[in-house]
Amino acid sequence: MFTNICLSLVAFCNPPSIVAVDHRALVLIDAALLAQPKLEAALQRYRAAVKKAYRYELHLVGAPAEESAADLRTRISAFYEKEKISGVFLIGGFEFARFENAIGERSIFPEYFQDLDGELKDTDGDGVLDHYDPWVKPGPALELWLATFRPYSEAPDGADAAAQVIRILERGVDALGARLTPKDKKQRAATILSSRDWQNHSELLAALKRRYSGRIAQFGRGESTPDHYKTAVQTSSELLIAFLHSSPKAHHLDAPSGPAGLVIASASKTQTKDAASGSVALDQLTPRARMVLLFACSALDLDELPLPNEPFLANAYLLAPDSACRTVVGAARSIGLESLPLLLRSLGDAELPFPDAWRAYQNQLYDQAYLEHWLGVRGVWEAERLRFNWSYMLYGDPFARFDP
Ligand SMILES: [Ca+2]
Ligand SMILES: [Ca+2]
Repeated sequence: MFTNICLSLVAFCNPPSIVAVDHRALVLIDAALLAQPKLEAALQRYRAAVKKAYRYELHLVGAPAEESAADLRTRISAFYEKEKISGVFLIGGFEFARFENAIGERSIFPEYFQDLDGELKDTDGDGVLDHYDPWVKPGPALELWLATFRPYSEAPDGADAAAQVIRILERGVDALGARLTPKDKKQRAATILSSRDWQNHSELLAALKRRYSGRIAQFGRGESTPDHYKTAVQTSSELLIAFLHSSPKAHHLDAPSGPAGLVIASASKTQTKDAASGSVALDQLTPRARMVLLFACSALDLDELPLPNEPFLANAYLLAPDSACRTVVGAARSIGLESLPLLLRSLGDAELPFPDAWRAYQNQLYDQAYLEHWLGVRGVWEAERLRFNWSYMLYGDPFARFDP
Protein backbone atom coordinates (compact mmCIF):
# COMPACT_ATOMS: atom_id res chain seq x y z
CA MET A 1 0.00 0.00 0.00
CA PHE A 2 2.73 2.41 1.06
CA THR A 3 4.70 1.58 -2.07
CA ASN A 4 1.70 2.14 -4.27
CA ILE A 5 1.10 5.59 -2.81
CA CYS A 6 4.73 6.51 -3.35
CA LEU A 7 4.61 5.35 -6.93
CA SER A 8 1.45 7.34 -7.53
CA LEU A 9 2.99 10.43 -5.99
CA VAL A 10 6.15 10.02 -8.00
CA ALA A 11 4.13 9.66 -11.17
CA PHE A 12 2.06 12.69 -10.25
CA CYS A 13 4.89 14.93 -9.05
CA ASN A 14 7.54 14.24 -11.66
CA PRO A 15 7.74 16.84 -14.39
CA PRO A 16 6.73 15.62 -17.84
CA SER A 17 9.56 14.30 -19.98
CA ILE A 18 11.98 17.11 -20.72
CA VAL A 19 12.08 18.28 -24.32
CA ALA A 20 15.17 20.35 -24.99
CA VAL A 21 14.25 23.87 -26.00
CA ASP A 22 16.35 25.94 -28.38
CA HIS A 23 14.07 28.96 -28.75
CA ARG A 24 11.38 30.80 -26.84
CA ALA A 25 8.59 33.07 -28.00
CA LEU A 26 5.81 35.06 -26.39
CA VAL A 27 2.25 34.51 -27.57
CA LEU A 28 0.40 37.61 -26.45
CA ILE A 29 -3.36 37.08 -26.65
CA ASP A 30 -6.31 39.37 -26.11
CA ALA A 31 -7.20 38.40 -22.51
CA ALA A 32 -10.91 38.15 -23.36
CA LEU A 33 -10.07 35.54 -25.99
CA LEU A 34 -7.69 33.68 -23.73
CA ALA A 35 -10.43 33.44 -21.10
CA GLN A 36 -12.59 31.38 -23.46
CA PRO A 37 -12.31 27.72 -22.45
CA LYS A 38 -12.71 26.44 -26.02
CA LEU A 39 -9.43 28.11 -27.00
CA GLU A 40 -7.39 26.42 -24.29
CA ALA A 41 -7.15 22.95 -25.84
CA ALA A 42 -6.24 24.32 -29.29
CA LEU A 43 -3.55 26.54 -27.80
CA GLN A 44 -2.04 23.65 -25.88
CA ARG A 45 -2.03 21.39 -28.96
CA TYR A 46 -0.39 24.12 -31.01
CA ARG A 47 2.17 24.75 -28.27
CA ALA A 48 3.07 21.06 -28.13
CA ALA A 49 3.29 20.76 -31.93
CA VAL A 50 5.58 23.78 -32.23
CA LYS A 51 7.77 22.49 -29.42
CA LYS A 52 8.09 19.10 -31.03
CA ALA A 53 8.72 20.41 -34.54
CA TYR A 54 11.06 23.29 -33.73
CA ARG A 55 12.10 22.91 -30.07
CA TYR A 56 10.33 26.21 -29.55
CA GLU A 57 8.80 27.02 -26.15
CA LEU A 58 5.74 29.27 -26.43
CA HIS A 59 4.77 31.36 -23.39
CA LEU A 60 1.05 32.16 -23.49
CA VAL A 61 0.16 35.47 -21.87
CA GLY A 62 -3.11 37.43 -21.90
CA ALA A 63 -3.16 41.23 -22.28
CA PRO A 64 -6.10 43.65 -22.37
CA ALA A 65 -6.99 44.43 -26.00
CA GLU A 66 -7.11 48.12 -25.15
CA GLU A 67 -3.50 48.21 -23.91
CA SER A 68 -1.55 50.92 -25.73
CA ALA A 69 1.23 50.07 -28.19
CA ALA A 70 3.71 51.73 -25.79
CA ASP A 71 2.57 49.53 -22.90
CA LEU A 72 2.69 46.44 -25.10
CA ARG A 73 6.24 47.30 -26.09
CA THR A 74 7.22 47.69 -22.43
CA ARG A 75 5.62 44.34 -21.67
CA ILE A 76 7.45 42.70 -24.60
CA SER A 77 10.78 44.25 -23.56
CA ALA A 78 10.43 42.98 -20.01
CA PHE A 79 9.64 39.50 -21.29
CA TYR A 80 12.60 39.65 -23.66
CA GLU A 81 14.93 40.51 -20.78
CA LYS A 82 13.51 37.77 -18.58
CA GLU A 83 12.98 34.87 -20.97
CA LYS A 84 15.36 35.63 -23.88
CA ILE A 85 12.54 35.23 -26.37
CA SER A 86 13.24 35.51 -30.08
CA GLY A 87 9.77 36.47 -31.20
CA VAL A 88 6.22 37.53 -30.43
CA PHE A 89 2.92 36.28 -31.85
CA LEU A 90 0.14 38.84 -31.23
CA ILE A 91 -3.35 37.38 -31.39
CA GLY A 92 -6.14 39.94 -31.15
CA GLY A 93 -6.91 43.51 -32.12
CA PHE A 94 -3.91 45.13 -30.44
CA GLU A 95 -2.79 48.67 -31.20
CA PHE A 96 0.24 49.14 -33.44
CA ALA A 97 2.53 52.18 -33.52
CA ARG A 98 2.49 54.28 -36.68
CA PHE A 99 5.38 55.78 -38.61
CA GLU A 100 5.58 58.76 -40.95
CA ASN A 101 8.40 58.39 -43.45
CA ALA A 102 10.47 60.98 -45.30
CA ILE A 103 7.88 61.46 -48.02
CA GLY A 104 5.05 61.93 -45.57
CA GLU A 105 3.45 58.49 -45.89
CA ARG A 106 2.00 57.02 -42.72
CA SER A 107 1.50 53.36 -42.00
CA ILE A 108 1.59 50.90 -39.14
CA PHE A 109 5.08 50.11 -37.91
CA PRO A 110 5.60 46.50 -36.82
CA GLU A 111 9.29 47.21 -36.16
CA TYR A 112 8.20 49.09 -33.03
CA PHE A 113 7.65 45.70 -31.36
CA GLN A 114 10.71 44.11 -32.99
CA ASP A 115 13.56 46.54 -32.40
CA LEU A 116 13.78 47.02 -28.65
CA ASP A 117 16.91 49.19 -28.54
CA GLY A 118 16.69 51.24 -31.73
CA GLU A 119 16.19 55.00 -31.49
CA LEU A 120 12.55 55.94 -32.06
CA LYS A 121 11.25 59.48 -31.87
CA ASP A 122 8.23 61.58 -32.62
CA THR A 123 10.20 64.74 -33.43
CA ASP A 124 7.22 67.00 -34.07
CA GLY A 125 5.07 65.66 -31.23
CA ASP A 126 2.06 64.80 -33.38
CA GLY A 127 1.75 61.29 -31.92
CA VAL A 128 3.23 59.52 -34.96
CA LEU A 129 6.85 58.31 -34.92
CA ASP A 130 9.00 59.93 -37.60
CA HIS A 131 12.60 59.08 -36.68
CA TYR A 132 13.99 55.55 -36.63
CA ASP A 133 17.65 54.69 -36.20
CA PRO A 134 18.09 50.90 -35.94
CA TRP A 135 21.89 51.24 -36.04
CA VAL A 136 22.56 53.02 -32.74
CA LYS A 137 23.62 49.71 -31.19
CA PRO A 138 25.80 47.08 -32.86
CA GLY A 139 24.17 43.92 -34.17
CA PRO A 140 21.06 43.23 -36.20
CA ALA A 141 18.31 45.86 -36.14
CA LEU A 142 15.45 43.62 -35.07
CA GLU A 143 15.86 41.54 -31.93
CA LEU A 144 12.49 39.87 -32.37
CA TRP A 145 10.30 38.43 -35.07
CA LEU A 146 6.67 39.50 -34.96
CA ALA A 147 3.61 37.69 -36.21
CA THR A 148 0.02 38.89 -35.93
CA PHE A 149 -3.45 37.53 -36.38
CA ARG A 150 -6.40 39.85 -35.87
CA PRO A 151 -9.62 37.84 -36.13
CA TYR A 152 -12.85 39.43 -37.23
CA SER A 153 -15.37 39.93 -34.43
CA GLU A 154 -17.46 37.64 -36.63
CA ALA A 155 -16.23 35.87 -39.78
CA PRO A 156 -18.33 35.79 -42.98
CA ASP A 157 -19.34 32.21 -42.15
CA GLY A 158 -20.46 33.23 -38.66
CA ALA A 159 -17.39 31.95 -36.75
CA ASP A 160 -16.61 34.05 -33.69
CA ALA A 161 -13.11 35.36 -32.96
CA ALA A 162 -12.07 32.37 -30.83
CA ALA A 163 -13.26 29.92 -33.50
CA GLN A 164 -11.18 31.75 -36.11
CA VAL A 165 -8.07 31.53 -33.93
CA ILE A 166 -8.74 27.83 -33.35
CA ARG A 167 -9.01 27.30 -37.14
CA ILE A 168 -5.58 28.90 -37.69
CA LEU A 169 -3.95 26.99 -34.84
CA GLU A 170 -5.41 23.62 -35.82
CA ARG A 171 -4.33 24.02 -39.44
CA GLY A 172 -0.86 24.66 -38.06
CA VAL A 173 -0.96 21.59 -35.85
CA ASP A 174 -2.03 19.40 -38.80
CA ALA A 175 0.72 20.78 -41.03
CA LEU A 176 3.43 20.49 -38.39
CA GLY A 177 2.43 16.90 -37.76
CA ALA A 178 2.63 16.00 -41.45
CA ARG A 179 5.96 14.92 -42.88
CA LEU A 180 6.74 15.91 -46.43
CA THR A 181 7.81 12.90 -48.46
CA PRO A 182 10.39 13.22 -51.26
CA LYS A 183 7.42 12.93 -53.64
CA ASP A 184 5.67 15.85 -51.91
CA LYS A 185 8.83 17.90 -52.25
CA LYS A 186 9.09 17.09 -55.94
CA GLN A 187 5.56 18.30 -56.47
CA ARG A 188 6.04 21.64 -54.77
CA ALA A 189 5.10 24.54 -56.97
CA ALA A 190 4.73 28.30 -57.00
CA THR A 191 2.11 30.44 -58.65
CA ILE A 192 2.72 34.04 -59.68
CA LEU A 193 0.13 36.62 -60.68
CA SER A 194 1.31 39.94 -62.10
CA SER A 195 -0.32 43.26 -62.82
CA ARG A 196 0.73 44.79 -66.09
CA ASP A 197 3.07 47.53 -64.96
CA TRP A 198 5.55 45.78 -62.68
CA GLN A 199 9.24 45.87 -63.26
CA ASN A 200 11.10 42.94 -64.68
CA HIS A 201 11.44 40.28 -62.01
CA SER A 202 13.77 37.92 -63.84
CA GLU A 203 16.01 37.57 -60.77
CA LEU A 204 13.06 36.31 -58.73
CA LEU A 205 12.01 33.93 -61.48
CA ALA A 206 15.52 32.48 -61.63
CA ALA A 207 15.46 31.90 -57.86
CA LEU A 208 12.01 30.32 -58.04
CA LYS A 209 13.08 28.06 -60.90
CA ARG A 210 15.98 26.81 -58.81
CA ARG A 211 13.69 26.07 -55.89
CA TYR A 212 10.76 24.63 -57.81
CA SER A 213 12.60 23.07 -60.76
CA GLY A 214 10.39 24.99 -63.13
CA ARG A 215 7.06 24.07 -61.51
CA ILE A 216 5.87 27.65 -61.67
CA ALA A 217 2.45 28.66 -62.89
CA GLN A 218 2.85 32.18 -64.12
CA PHE A 219 0.16 34.60 -65.12
CA GLY A 220 2.25 37.32 -66.66
CA ARG A 221 1.85 41.03 -66.87
CA GLY A 222 -1.64 41.96 -67.87
CA GLU A 223 -2.94 38.43 -67.51
CA SER A 224 -4.50 38.85 -64.11
CA THR A 225 -8.10 38.53 -65.18
CA PRO A 226 -10.74 37.21 -62.76
CA ASP A 227 -10.55 33.77 -64.42
CA HIS A 228 -6.75 33.71 -64.19
CA TYR A 229 -6.96 34.73 -60.56
CA LYS A 230 -9.47 31.98 -59.73
CA THR A 231 -7.20 29.39 -61.33
CA ALA A 232 -4.07 30.73 -59.67
CA VAL A 233 -5.46 30.94 -56.16
CA GLN A 234 -7.01 27.48 -56.35
CA THR A 235 -3.92 25.78 -57.79
CA SER A 236 -2.17 23.66 -55.22
CA SER A 237 1.17 25.25 -54.54
CA GLU A 238 3.54 26.14 -51.78
CA LEU A 239 3.58 29.82 -52.65
CA LEU A 240 1.17 32.23 -54.23
CA ILE A 241 2.92 35.45 -55.18
CA ALA A 242 0.59 38.33 -55.97
CA PHE A 243 2.26 41.25 -57.78
CA LEU A 244 -1.04 43.09 -57.74
CA HIS A 245 -1.95 46.63 -56.84
CA SER A 246 -3.94 46.32 -53.66
CA SER A 247 -5.51 47.89 -50.68
CA PRO A 248 -6.09 45.90 -47.49
CA LYS A 249 -9.54 45.12 -48.92
CA ALA A 250 -9.01 44.36 -52.61
CA HIS A 251 -6.56 43.32 -55.33
CA HIS A 252 -6.82 45.14 -58.65
CA LEU A 253 -6.72 42.83 -61.65
CA ASP A 254 -5.44 43.88 -65.08
CA ALA A 255 -5.97 42.50 -68.56
CA PRO A 256 -4.04 43.70 -71.63
CA SER A 257 -6.91 46.01 -72.46
CA GLY A 258 -6.97 47.62 -69.02
CA PRO A 259 -8.56 47.06 -65.61
CA ALA A 260 -10.17 43.62 -65.48
CA GLY A 261 -11.85 43.60 -62.08
CA LEU A 262 -11.16 43.25 -58.43
CA VAL A 263 -10.57 40.55 -55.88
CA ILE A 264 -12.53 41.52 -52.80
CA ALA A 265 -12.06 39.91 -49.42
CA SER A 266 -15.62 38.87 -48.82
CA ALA A 267 -18.91 38.68 -50.65
CA SER A 268 -20.95 38.64 -47.50
CA LYS A 269 -19.47 41.61 -45.70
CA THR A 270 -20.25 45.21 -46.43
CA GLN A 271 -18.06 46.36 -49.27
CA THR A 272 -17.08 49.83 -50.32
CA LYS A 273 -17.01 51.05 -53.90
CA ASP A 274 -14.30 48.40 -54.39
CA ALA A 275 -17.12 45.92 -55.02
CA ALA A 276 -17.48 46.85 -58.69
CA SER A 277 -18.68 44.57 -61.42
CA GLY A 278 -16.13 41.94 -62.46
CA SER A 279 -15.15 41.34 -58.86
CA VAL A 280 -14.15 38.00 -57.41
CA ALA A 281 -14.93 37.32 -53.74
CA LEU A 282 -12.02 35.52 -52.13
CA ASP A 283 -14.23 33.90 -49.51
CA GLN A 284 -16.09 32.12 -52.33
CA LEU A 285 -12.86 30.38 -53.41
CA THR A 286 -10.58 27.80 -51.79
CA PRO A 287 -7.03 29.14 -51.60
CA ARG A 288 -4.59 26.24 -51.99
CA ALA A 289 -1.23 27.92 -51.38
CA ARG A 290 0.30 27.35 -47.98
CA MET A 291 1.80 30.80 -48.05
CA VAL A 292 0.72 33.97 -49.82
CA LEU A 293 3.26 36.70 -50.55
CA LEU A 294 1.51 40.01 -51.12
CA PHE A 295 3.69 42.29 -53.20
CA ALA A 296 0.93 44.71 -52.90
CA CYS A 297 1.06 48.21 -51.47
CA SER A 298 -0.44 48.48 -48.00
CA ALA A 299 -2.18 45.11 -48.28
CA LEU A 300 -1.32 44.40 -44.65
CA ASP A 301 -1.91 47.84 -43.17
CA LEU A 302 -4.23 46.76 -40.38
CA ASP A 303 -4.86 50.34 -39.34
CA GLU A 304 -6.68 51.07 -42.58
CA LEU A 305 -9.36 48.86 -41.06
CA PRO A 306 -10.76 50.87 -38.17
CA LEU A 307 -13.57 48.42 -37.48
CA PRO A 308 -12.88 44.86 -36.37
CA ASN A 309 -15.28 43.50 -38.95
CA GLU A 310 -14.01 45.32 -42.04
CA PRO A 311 -13.18 42.91 -44.86
CA PHE A 312 -9.45 42.19 -44.94
CA LEU A 313 -7.69 40.29 -47.72
CA ALA A 314 -5.21 38.54 -45.44
CA ASN A 315 -8.04 37.26 -43.25
CA ALA A 316 -9.89 36.11 -46.37
CA TYR A 317 -6.90 34.03 -47.54
CA LEU A 318 -6.66 32.45 -44.10
CA LEU A 319 -10.35 31.99 -43.32
CA ALA A 320 -11.87 31.06 -46.70
CA PRO A 321 -13.64 27.68 -46.53
CA ASP A 322 -11.14 24.78 -46.63
CA SER A 323 -8.28 27.17 -47.29
CA ALA A 324 -4.81 25.60 -47.09
CA CYS A 325 -3.22 28.98 -46.39
CA ARG A 326 -1.36 29.26 -43.12
CA THR A 327 0.58 32.47 -43.52
CA VAL A 328 0.40 35.74 -45.41
CA VAL A 329 3.45 37.96 -45.64
CA GLY A 330 3.54 41.36 -47.19
CA ALA A 331 3.81 45.09 -46.98
CA ALA A 332 1.93 47.25 -44.49
CA ARG A 333 2.97 50.45 -46.29
CA SER A 334 2.99 51.54 -49.90
CA ILE A 335 5.96 49.49 -51.02
CA GLY A 336 6.43 46.11 -52.65
CA LEU A 337 8.39 43.31 -51.04
CA GLU A 338 12.05 43.79 -51.84
CA SER A 339 14.79 41.34 -52.70
CA LEU A 340 12.70 38.23 -53.04
CA PRO A 341 15.63 35.99 -53.96
CA LEU A 342 17.09 36.99 -50.59
CA LEU A 343 13.83 35.98 -48.92
CA LEU A 344 13.78 32.62 -50.66
CA ARG A 345 17.36 31.98 -49.60
CA SER A 346 16.53 32.83 -45.97
CA LEU A 347 13.43 30.69 -45.97
CA GLY A 348 15.20 27.77 -47.55
CA ASP A 349 17.59 27.51 -44.60
CA ALA A 350 16.88 24.14 -42.99
CA GLU A 351 18.42 25.24 -39.69
CA LEU A 352 16.06 28.13 -39.14
CA PRO A 353 12.43 27.86 -38.02
CA PHE A 354 10.27 29.96 -40.31
CA PRO A 355 9.81 33.06 -38.12
CA ASP A 356 13.55 33.26 -37.47
CA ALA A 357 14.19 33.08 -41.21
CA TRP A 358 11.71 35.90 -41.68
CA ARG A 359 13.50 38.02 -39.07
CA ALA A 360 16.84 37.26 -40.73
CA TYR A 361 15.40 38.48 -44.03
CA GLN A 362 14.06 41.67 -42.43
CA ASN A 363 17.46 42.27 -40.84
CA GLN A 364 19.19 41.83 -44.19
CA LEU A 365 16.97 44.61 -45.52
CA TYR A 366 17.89 46.83 -42.55
CA ASP A 367 21.58 46.14 -43.07
CA GLN A 368 23.08 49.60 -43.46
CA ALA A 369 25.05 48.73 -46.57
CA TYR A 370 22.01 47.14 -48.22
CA LEU A 371 19.78 50.09 -47.40
CA GLU A 372 22.44 52.59 -48.48
CA HIS A 373 22.57 50.84 -51.82
CA TRP A 374 18.78 50.71 -52.09
CA LEU A 375 18.21 54.33 -51.07
CA GLY A 376 21.50 55.44 -52.58
CA VAL A 377 20.51 54.42 -56.08
CA ARG A 378 17.69 56.91 -55.68
CA GLY A 379 20.21 59.49 -54.41
CA VAL A 380 18.45 59.95 -51.10
CA TRP A 381 20.49 58.01 -48.55
CA GLU A 382 21.38 60.87 -46.17
CA ALA A 383 17.99 62.53 -46.47
CA GLU A 384 15.87 59.45 -45.86
CA ARG A 385 17.84 56.91 -43.90
CA LEU A 386 16.50 57.88 -40.46
CA ARG A 387 12.97 58.35 -41.73
CA PHE A 388 12.67 55.01 -43.45
CA ASN A 389 10.55 51.97 -42.58
CA TRP A 390 9.97 48.71 -44.42
CA SER A 391 6.89 47.82 -42.33
CA TYR A 392 6.65 44.24 -43.49
CA MET A 393 4.17 41.98 -41.75
CA LEU A 394 4.11 38.29 -41.00
CA TYR A 395 0.41 37.50 -40.63
CA GLY A 396 -1.24 34.29 -39.48
CA ASP A 397 0.66 31.26 -38.21
CA PRO A 398 4.37 32.12 -37.93
CA PHE A 399 5.43 28.48 -37.86
CA ALA A 400 4.71 27.75 -41.49
CA ARG A 401 7.03 25.15 -42.89
CA PHE A 402 9.16 26.23 -45.79
CA ASP A 403 11.52 23.34 -46.28
CA PRO A 404 14.64 23.79 -48.39
CA1 LIG B 1 5.65 62.83 -35.70
CA1 LIG C 1 17.86 46.58 -32.20
